[in-house]
Amino acid sequence: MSGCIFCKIIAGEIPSKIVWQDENVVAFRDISPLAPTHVLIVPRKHLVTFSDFSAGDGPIMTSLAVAVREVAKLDGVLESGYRLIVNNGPDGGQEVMHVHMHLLGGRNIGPMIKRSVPEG
Ligand code: DGP
Repeated sequence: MSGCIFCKIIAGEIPSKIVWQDENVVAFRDISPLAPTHVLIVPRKHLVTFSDFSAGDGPIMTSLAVAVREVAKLDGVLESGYRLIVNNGPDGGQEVMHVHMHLLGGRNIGPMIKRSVPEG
């Protein structure tokens, strides 16, 4: 989609450090990493949030799962562990409106969310 920064990265119009790719998914290093391993796993198809996946997107979901394992293996965090994060919409803190998964590892990533967030 024109104007989408991740579509431009996928098309090679903006440089990035690609770590893994297949016909459905591209994985590249986050521009401002929050951990020694911080890789974004992004479907080539322009979808905005996780809710936009549909039944026909099974092959993309499979590629996302394979990408997670392969990126974790390449960065040596398969055994030590890692966290996957998908931010969706305003309350989810999504900044780039092309669905993507953050893979974070290489150190203890800490608590899942801050306790200061009001519950309920
Ligand atoms: P999110 O908040 O989930 O939408 O995170 C978007 C991430 O995208 C954020 O961690 C920074 C990263 N990012 C934004 N622009 C670029 C870029 O041009 N190149 C790369 N490699 N990462 C980017």
